[in-house]
Amino acid sequence: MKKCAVINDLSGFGKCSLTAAIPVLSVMGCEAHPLPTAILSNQTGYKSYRVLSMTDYMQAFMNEWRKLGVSFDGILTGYVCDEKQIDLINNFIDAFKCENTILAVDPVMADGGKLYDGFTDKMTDKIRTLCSRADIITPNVSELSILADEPFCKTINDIEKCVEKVKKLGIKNIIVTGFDENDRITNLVYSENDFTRISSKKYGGSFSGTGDLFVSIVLGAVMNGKSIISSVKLASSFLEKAIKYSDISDRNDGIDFERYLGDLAYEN
Ligand code: PXL
Repeated sequence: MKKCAVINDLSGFGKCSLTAAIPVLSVMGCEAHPLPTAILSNQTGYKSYRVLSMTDYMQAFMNEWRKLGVSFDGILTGYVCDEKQIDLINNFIDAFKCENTILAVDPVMADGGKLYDGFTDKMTDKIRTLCSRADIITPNVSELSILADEPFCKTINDIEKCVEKVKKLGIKNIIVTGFDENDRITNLVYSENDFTRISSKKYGGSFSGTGDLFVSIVLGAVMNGKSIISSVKLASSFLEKAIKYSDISDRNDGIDFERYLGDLAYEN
């Protein structure tokens, strides 16, 4: 079976990060191996939360994995709590990324034009450097603007300009998620030196965990041999359907994706 390391947090509520990535990768026929960056009572968008950071354990976990002699077809990285964790992720990539390993970096740091609680400028600089090692990155519009060191992108033209800047880091596949325009959500894909827009109908606003579901579906599909474009189409249509039929009273709770996971089983 394909093996994917998932470096992300475990949040008790919010249906994001590991609680989104593990079921998606599993149903797509890939083993998900979590290296937790933190354990949270709930994700940080809620008014209150408690965090147990795993910074002091991550290197020891990696050392044990080295002893097991494991290797990975995919590495997926997401939420980090501090600068040191980004250094540790770089160590992980040095130790475990082989020639055929697909590295997907989701530069989780902001949404709605605002950095998430606890993120510093130094962390955003390090996340930019981490992105330069990736095969695929999946910033949302806020994260792309930060990576490009530009004001918040307001138009698809602004986004294309920022992608032109960010691609100079040497990244082959840049998928900008969730550009919100009237009644549609557009994902702008830069791949094989070309831009493609993949859009879906918009239902409601932005919800916790959708970025984590998106990157997990894309990486699962790419590991299963699909092209970047068809992987993004799959992720986009899955999210459109799951959001459409979700019953959401608080955006922080995430979406009812569990009901539709079965659809992804046919995409192995
Ligand atoms: O889905 C992004 C994310 C992941 N992990 C934690 C978060 C957030 C966004 O707020 O707080 C802990």
